[in-house]
Amino acid sequence: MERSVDRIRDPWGGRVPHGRHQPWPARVDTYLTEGLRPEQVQKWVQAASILHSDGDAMDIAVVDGRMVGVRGRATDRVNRGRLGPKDLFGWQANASPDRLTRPLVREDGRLVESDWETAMSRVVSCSRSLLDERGPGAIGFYTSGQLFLEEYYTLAVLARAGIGTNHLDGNTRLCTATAAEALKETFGSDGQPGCYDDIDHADVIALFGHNIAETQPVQWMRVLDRLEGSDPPRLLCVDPRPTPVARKATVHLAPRIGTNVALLNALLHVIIRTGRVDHDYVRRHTVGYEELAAQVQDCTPEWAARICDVPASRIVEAAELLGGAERLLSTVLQGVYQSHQATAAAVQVNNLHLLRGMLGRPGAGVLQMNGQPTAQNTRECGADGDLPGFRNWQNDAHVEDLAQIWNVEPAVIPHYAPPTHALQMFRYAEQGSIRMLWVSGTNPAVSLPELSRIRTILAQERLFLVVQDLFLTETAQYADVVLPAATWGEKTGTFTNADRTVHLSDKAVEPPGEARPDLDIFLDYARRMDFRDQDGEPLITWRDPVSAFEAWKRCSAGRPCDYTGLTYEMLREGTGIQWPVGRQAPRGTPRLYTEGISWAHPDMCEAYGKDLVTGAADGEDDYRAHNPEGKAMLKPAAYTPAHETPRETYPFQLTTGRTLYHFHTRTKTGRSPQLNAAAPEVWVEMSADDATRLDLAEGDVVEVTTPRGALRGQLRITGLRPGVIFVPFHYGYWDTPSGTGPDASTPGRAANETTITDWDPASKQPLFKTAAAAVTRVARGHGQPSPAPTTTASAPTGRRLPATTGGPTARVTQVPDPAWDRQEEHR
Ligand SMILES: Nc1nc2c(c(=O)[nH]1)N[C@H]1C(S)=C(S)[C@@H](COP(=O)(O)OP(=O)(O)OC[C@H]3O[C@@H](n4cnc5c(=O)[nH]c(N)nc54)[C@H](O)[C@@H]3O)O[C@H]1N2
Ligand SMILES: Nc1nc2c(c(=O)[nH]1)N[C@H]1C(S)=C(S)[C@@H](COP(=O)(O)OP(=O)(O)OC[C@H]3O[C@@H](n4cnc5c(=O)[nH]c(N)nc54)[C@H](O)[C@@H]3O)O[C@H]1N2
Ligand SMILES: [Mo]
Repeated sequence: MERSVDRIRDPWGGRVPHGRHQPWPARVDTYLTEGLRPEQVQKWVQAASILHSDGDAMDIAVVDGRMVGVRGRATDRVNRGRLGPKDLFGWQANASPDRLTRPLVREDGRLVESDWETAMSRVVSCSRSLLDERGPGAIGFYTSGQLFLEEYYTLAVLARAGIGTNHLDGNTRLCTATAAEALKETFGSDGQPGCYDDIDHADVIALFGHNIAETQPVQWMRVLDRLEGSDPPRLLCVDPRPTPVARKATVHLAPRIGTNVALLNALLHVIIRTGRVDHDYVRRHTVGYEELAAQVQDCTPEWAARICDVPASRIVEAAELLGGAERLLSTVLQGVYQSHQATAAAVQVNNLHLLRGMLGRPGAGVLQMNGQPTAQNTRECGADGDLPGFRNWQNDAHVEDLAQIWNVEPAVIPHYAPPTHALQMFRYAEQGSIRMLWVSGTNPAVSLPELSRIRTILAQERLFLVVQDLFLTETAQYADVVLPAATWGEKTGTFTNADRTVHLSDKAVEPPGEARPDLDIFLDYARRMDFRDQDGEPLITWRDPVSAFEAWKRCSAGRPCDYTGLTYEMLREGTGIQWPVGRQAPRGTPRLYTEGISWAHPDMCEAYGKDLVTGAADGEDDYRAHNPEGKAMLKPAAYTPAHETPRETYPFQLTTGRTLYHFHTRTKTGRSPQLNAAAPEVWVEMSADDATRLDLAEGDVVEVTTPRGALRGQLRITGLRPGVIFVPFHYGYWDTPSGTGPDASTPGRAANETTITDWDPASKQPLFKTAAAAVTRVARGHGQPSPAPTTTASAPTGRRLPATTGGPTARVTQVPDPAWDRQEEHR
């Protein structure tokens, strides 16, 4: 293996072959700037990556109080020393010269620099007067999947018991709301059943709408290493784009967008018809088999082939792969979650695993993935539309339990209706019932659907907008008060990845200027608001990350996400630890549901379930009648067509998503030179067939139009499904000349100019993956290719184009496990 690789050109680095049922050998990736050598580093500070949901464990290199690089931690269970391109290069944004260093307040229509006293007094006085005049429902909080556990818990307590508002949600609504909902629907509670180690043991790995190679690149390295080891797994990839996963798949299905339920129903149909059901498992651990079998009875591969537009024989091949698997691992992400039947489809993947008894054993697991690094914590702490500790808002005993922990009257905690979901909060702001919106760690002016509408909502005079961020983002430009936050590397706290692994991330350097950790900002607000419990004592008694963590542990006790056995000290011992961690499991829990289903009992469950088609919530009585013993629930769903389908004026299906090199609205990756250079501008992907038909060529500037708006970008011709176009959603406006967004004369470049305000009925996750669009040429490209990377799903077909490379500043050292290395030399 080469010791030094360009990790822009070669994003996954070198292979260490990985045999089935063997521990994954380590490979330590290190990147240091300025030609530094490791011995020049003054200290290494422990952290984990905050640019995706894997939680890659790493150490931050520090010289003279500055970050100078990162190194993967070989001892950690998640990544065994490996880092992805964003892990390696993204941290440089912390030191960007345009970080916010002082609070800003709006004076005569303009944002001006201010001080913390002025800024916080404005926030507090607005909160007080709204509480007096309009009550708690006038205040909303829209937070993130990128803060720390201690911060979310504090926010949840101050919003739910301090203010008493039901309007608290995260951008996790756009991200993992469907993961949570699908787990609740099937298992009665949130909590990832599977585990990344399952990759080491599976013989079949199925990825549904999940481009793991680009979005969780380190776990893709694990898959790649297994593909080169003994007894490699076979892959099923369901994705309309030719992703790196599709290229390695034994079976690749590229269905028509928005048809996941039809495809999954056909797969279940074949599995039942060919006798692949583990009836003993189904009898012992599930309810609902008859209904599911009846639902899929007529869903033949031929039927699905017409809807999905893939060959029936290919569907049968896929079903044989799944049905014949000895240990099946499935993962599900945005190709499923951001569509109109999101929960219905995600639940069918759970059904597949229940039917086949593929749970709770090494290699047999389902990963209803998270996307953001700390989304799991937003959910478990109740900073999204759930109560803390996966408590059930419809269960009075759960609300009472929470009230006791907080020492407040149960009536103080809003539970008269489901917690408000993010898109509903924006609707309330539009209508004027929410008058103050506090946005922390998210950039809705780029990431929400139908941006022209979002800009109008944020710009309203009557809405008092607080934005807490690192930069003057597209969203912050609309704020009345901007609070400068410290971030990863500048503050201490814990967070939990997609397989329940909790990591501690320590402060390595001082934040710039007067920027403060989000925890300190929330605590300061709580103190100024003087929130009290029912004995007149301060509602929030903690002062720092450790004491906040201790408070959270009390709240998590006895719940599925039990943290009671964890301490910061344990998290400094070399590896992250998977919850639940308590008396029963002092070193954590690799897999849930190893001995049946544990949390679905009517007295325990987080939710009583919903109708997957209408989203109507079931009541306690329905739930008790259907599932008295608390088994897993097999929930059927009928396929329904996408809400917006191509027609004459909008003939294409438009889908949006990610590229390997950027994170979301690029506030971090756009400020990292290597990452930004790899994908500097938006582009539009189209199949060669469609391009030929429309006389379009690589590099042509095209306009993509939907009923909501338009964007422009250069065309990239790829092997994606004909009839589909793809646009990455990363490109907002902060680095454009106007910096604010499109005006009437210039169309924008943000994908969300075009997306639709619509959501899955059960999870309320918006539909970023399906819209109908038109494409027209604005200008010829004259041989200049589009700026899309060549190393990823956007790889060109036909013409050979210059490869995406990083050059000398992108070279990273990779050192394999010494034991493995010796063995290789021996051969
Ligand atoms: N590089 C990078 N990594 C990231 C992030 C990032 O911004 N950049 N963000 C993180 C976050 S928050 C998230 S949520 C995850 C998201 O991770 P992913 O879900 O893997 O990423 P996406 O690109 O949004 O969508 C995945 C795939 O869905 C496919 N798709 C579209 N429509 C359909 C459909 O109808 N059916 C099926 N089966 N597939 C479809 C698309 O072609 C796309 O390849 O990534 C995380 N990791
Ligand atoms: N069209 C389309 N739209 C999408 C998606 C899609 O696939 N297609 N995906 C959706 C998904 S899955 C997601 S997760 C969202 C992501 O959407 P956003 O959350 O809006 O995207 P980010 O750019 O991650 O915004 C995070 C903000 O928090 C700031 N920040 C970072 N760290 C900290 C911190 O420690 N403290 C504070 N206070 N601020 C911090 C960053 O500077 C940035 O402005 O986008 C969604 N929107
Ligand atoms: Mo996400």
